[in-house]
Amino acid sequence: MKTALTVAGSDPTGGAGLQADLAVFRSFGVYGLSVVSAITAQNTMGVDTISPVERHAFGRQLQVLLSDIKPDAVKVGMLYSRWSVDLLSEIFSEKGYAQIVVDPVTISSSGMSLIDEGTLDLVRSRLFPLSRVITPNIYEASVLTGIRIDGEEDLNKAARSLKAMGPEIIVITGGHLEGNAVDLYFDGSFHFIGGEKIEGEYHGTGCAFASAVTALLALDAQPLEAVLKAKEFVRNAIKKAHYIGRGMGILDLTSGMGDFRVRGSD
Ligand code: PXL
Repeated sequence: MKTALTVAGSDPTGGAGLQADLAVFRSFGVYGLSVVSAITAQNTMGVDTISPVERHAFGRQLQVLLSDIKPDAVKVGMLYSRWSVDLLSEIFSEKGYAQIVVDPVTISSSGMSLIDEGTLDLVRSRLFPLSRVITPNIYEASVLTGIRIDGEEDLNKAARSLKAMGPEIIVITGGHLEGNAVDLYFDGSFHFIGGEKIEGEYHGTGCAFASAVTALLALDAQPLEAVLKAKEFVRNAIKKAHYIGRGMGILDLTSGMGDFRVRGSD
């Protein structure tokens, strides 16, 4: 059985973060491993509090788990503290993992900052060079590059700038061109991935997308195939969203198998 690790924050709603990542891995038939970086207190209306996991606890979770199991792919989501980035990059370099997906999380869908000051700079300088795929949204791409993104030209420029930071593949999500939702995939050449824009506010779309890409890479999908299938998975999950609380919709993360099976992965 293929395995994938998520290093992420805990979200008690299960809509984002570690719990959502595990749900996505499972729905693709990939066994989920998880290391918690921070504990958030939140509901469907927003994030209230962030309690970073203590340094020793974070380090031991990683060291003990990875001394035993070698995941087929790794996803990095919310990392609150600067030291957590240093620790992760040291461990990943030492282990030589090739299938690392970094979702450079900055703020929650409700607008709360999910990182300490300076952490994103370290994610850029220490984790991007080790990454196979990074999945910033437009806002994150703009913060990471210092480029204001207003149109297609800016988007291309930001993608080039992000690739120069070391990742093999850049996926900038959440673009809009002529009213359609467009993601940009850049591996040295540009691919625009279009799709209808679905109205409404949903929690955890970025986490679900990046963890679906991770699961598919663990299943030996090629990166472009992984991204296309992950996008379709998230689109379906949004269409079937559930309103279990008073705020944002929670995605239906149960439909990764079936049509999304990667050829030859059985
Ligand atoms: O979607 C970003 C995100 C990541 N990780 C955790 C979160 C959120 C958004 O709320 O709570 C734990």
